[in-house]
Amino acid sequence: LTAIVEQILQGQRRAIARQISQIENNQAEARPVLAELYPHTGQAHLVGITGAPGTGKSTLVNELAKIYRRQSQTVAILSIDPTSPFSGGAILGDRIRMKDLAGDPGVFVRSMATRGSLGGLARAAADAIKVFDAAGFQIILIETVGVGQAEVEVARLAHTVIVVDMPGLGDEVQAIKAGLLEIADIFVINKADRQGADRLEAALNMMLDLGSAASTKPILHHEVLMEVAGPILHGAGENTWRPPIYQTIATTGHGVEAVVKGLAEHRAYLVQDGSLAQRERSRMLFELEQLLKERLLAELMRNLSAAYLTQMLDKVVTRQLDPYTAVDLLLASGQAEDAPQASKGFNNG
Ligand SMILES: Nc1nc2c(ncn2[C@@H]2O[C@H](COP(=O)(O)OP(=O)(O)OP(=O)(O)O)[C@@H](O)[C@H]2O)c(=O)[nH]1
Ligand SMILES: [Mg+2]
Repeated sequence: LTAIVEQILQGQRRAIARQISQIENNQAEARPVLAELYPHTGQAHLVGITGAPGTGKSTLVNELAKIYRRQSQTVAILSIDPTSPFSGGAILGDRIRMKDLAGDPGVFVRSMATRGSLGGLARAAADAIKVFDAAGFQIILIETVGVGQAEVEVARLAHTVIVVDMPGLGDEVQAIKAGLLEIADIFVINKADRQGADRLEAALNMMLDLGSAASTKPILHHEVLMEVAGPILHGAGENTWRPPIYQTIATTGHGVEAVVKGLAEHRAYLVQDGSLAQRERSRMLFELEQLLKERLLAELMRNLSAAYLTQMLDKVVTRQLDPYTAVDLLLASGQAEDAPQASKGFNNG
């Protein structure tokens, strides 16, 4: 084993931090290390926490971690912020809140922000999770703000998804976006010290009753490989889980013990029902698909001349060529050894 792999498997914090920085910077050295770590992953409970900005996700994560530590479970916390360009270590506010946990070797806190595409962030997060998992952290809490596509990405990374809502976001039925309703395994109504928590709970219950007939988590199965492998993925599980709703006051820790119990119950349900294995297959299939896409595109680009690509783009823009035909031509040009371009390849063109 490589020295750094050994250090990570022993849970050495500096090695973990260095590996995650390499992943973030998309450095080539990260890959062989990840390959050696991979057989040691698959033990942790991966918990996604999402919801609208300011609902109290970070405060809740902090309280969850404190309870797990009291139960002697080790916890890694990954905050993913798709709206912020800042990265590398914790965002200041989170750092202050997490100070209760500072100095505890059983806790590791890390933030990641967008540096490029959301897809790139999701892949970096998936790889960081593998590092924590291999390092032996038993619970991995992944916080992301529920904006746009980000909550779907976190649902793909996690075994259990907590959606955090709060009273006072306006009309109850509007307060929760449809996308968040579909990915929730557990609902938390935080800021229950405010007016309207019971009304929000009633509205959520009503929406769950309406939606229960079609609770197949369709968003997780949209990709191309998913279609091919669909029958395998849908084999197990009747999906009889009804997301429980908990009210919490994260600032005092009130109600958070119940959420920890709910998380253990969901994990047990997934194991006994066979859906944990199903989710693992689904997660890995998605990851394979993302890597295939990246690799195929990179290989194509290596064989394609920049001049030819520009020429095709110009023709599409001026309506001389439709995008489908342009892609046919680009693919043919990228694959054929004797393609009509004089100088090939972005690197030497
Ligand atoms: N009254 C009340 N305030 C709370 C509660 N939980 C969190 N807050 C406050 O709400 C604010 C936002 O909390 P955060 O934990 O940062 O929320 P967040 O969802 O992580 O926010 P983003 O990551 O920015 O989306 C902070 O000022 C918290 O102190 C609660 O249960 N009751
Ligand atoms: Mg937060």
